[in-house]
Amino acid sequence: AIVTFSDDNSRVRAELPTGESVEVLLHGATVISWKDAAGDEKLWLSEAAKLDGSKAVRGGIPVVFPVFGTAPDHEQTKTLPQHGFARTSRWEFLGKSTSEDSSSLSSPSVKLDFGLSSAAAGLDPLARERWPFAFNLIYSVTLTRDSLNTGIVVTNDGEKPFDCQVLLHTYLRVKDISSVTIEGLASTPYTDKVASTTNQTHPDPLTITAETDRVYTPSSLSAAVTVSESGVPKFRVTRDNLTDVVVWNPWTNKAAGMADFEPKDGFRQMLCVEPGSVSSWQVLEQGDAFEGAQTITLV
Ligand code: TA6
Repeated sequence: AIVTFSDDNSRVRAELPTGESVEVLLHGATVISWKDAAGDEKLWLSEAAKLDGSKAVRGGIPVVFPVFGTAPDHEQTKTLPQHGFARTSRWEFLGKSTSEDSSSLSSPSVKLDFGLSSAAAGLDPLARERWPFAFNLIYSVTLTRDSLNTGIVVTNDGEKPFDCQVLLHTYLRVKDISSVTIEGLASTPYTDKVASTTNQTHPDPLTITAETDRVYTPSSLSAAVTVSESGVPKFRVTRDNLTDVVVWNPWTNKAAGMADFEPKDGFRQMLCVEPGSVSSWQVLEQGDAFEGAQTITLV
């Protein structure tokens, strides 16, 4: 794999010998591009996304930590901005590892590691001020010919226990949302943040015909979510130690209300499927670690 850095060192790009590539912005360790060997982009990135570090990236895969959304009743995180500070901090590139020896030439892979800690210079100043815990994050992005895996390891390096939530806020690119069907969430209880209801269920497939903002908690960690277009499976999303899946599409009005969401009808080309641990709090004692990952496979 070839790993290159942008001139301003704001991003890292890795390309497999077979042509697949991934690009990661050090701001937020945000994956901003994932292309297959033909150069087809698999993630959606707003044309108005800020890539200069001035705000969270609108698109790609923002990393949500230590809180999903806002938690006004949660003592430790109630003053944090929506979705926490990991996505608005500057992470360090820790290195790459590739597997291209003869045995794996047919299945090359490259792993890029990124780090963020409470002591890091790039930590969002809000975090130090409002979330005074000693922590370390390692975020790994692994590209193979037909998949992208992103995973996070959170460790508590201090004496004080802390609660945290983690979510991988993935914007999948689709041709047209009206021909998308989603399987794998049937009969899974979900919280509907648009209808303000809980414990709803529905049969497969799920279609997206209006603003959709739901937190599903599948009974099995191994339940895959499959996104199809015109009945043809495109993405299969699997989780590792992440209990929840958020499905989000802002639709017309919410897209119109986001200054960094362009084009305004871009909601027709995106679907957020966001594996996370958000329906409860992970409590990390001193020295504890929490690990969670997603694998998106091109079907
Ligand atoms: O993941 C769904 C969600 O929580 C929505 O409620 C919406 O707020 C979305 O995240 C985007 O949030 P952001 O802070 O990136 O604008």
